[in-house]
Amino acid sequence: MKKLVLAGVVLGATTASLLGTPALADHQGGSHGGAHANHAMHSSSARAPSSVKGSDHLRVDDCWIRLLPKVAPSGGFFVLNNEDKSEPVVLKGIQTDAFGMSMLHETTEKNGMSAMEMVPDVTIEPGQSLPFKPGSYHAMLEKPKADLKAGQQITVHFELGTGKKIPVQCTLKSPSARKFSDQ
Ligand SMILES: [Cu+2]
Repeated sequence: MKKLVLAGVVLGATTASLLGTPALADHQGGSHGGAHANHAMHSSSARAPSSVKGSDHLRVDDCWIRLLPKVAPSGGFFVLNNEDKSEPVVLKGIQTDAFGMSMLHETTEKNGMSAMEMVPDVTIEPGQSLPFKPGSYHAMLEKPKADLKAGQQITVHFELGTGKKIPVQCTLKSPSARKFSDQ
């Protein structure tokens, strides 16, 4: 996998405009720092989207969202289980009415520094599970629409390579939450 590493907002914004994705430019603007320690440094993925459709047999467990103040993006976490024994499941993205924008990200360690990149999709191998958790894969949700509060449940649609959208109930949690069992 080829990764194009970009440090800082200036390079990130340049890449975003080259790619013609205003949403990414917006994401990498002023709102994506500070409170979210995973996002001290940004990078963009050069990986092409998967052309595999895969199966519909995704089960999502323990879905929660760390609700941050409106100026900062909120992280989404869950466990993806591929219940198909022979085919992969490809997650293309998530979508919810509660937030105006959602993306899939991956945080990695590079030279002792935390770096983040957008991923076009995520593949779960047959019979396997893949956790989205702080410091690893995560979803990033911006532009909260309603007056959201910790403790609420929202519906998030998980969109697969087949085109199927699976609705999942996700719990909003406080900024101090680090795992599903936290408040
Ligand atoms: Cu992120």
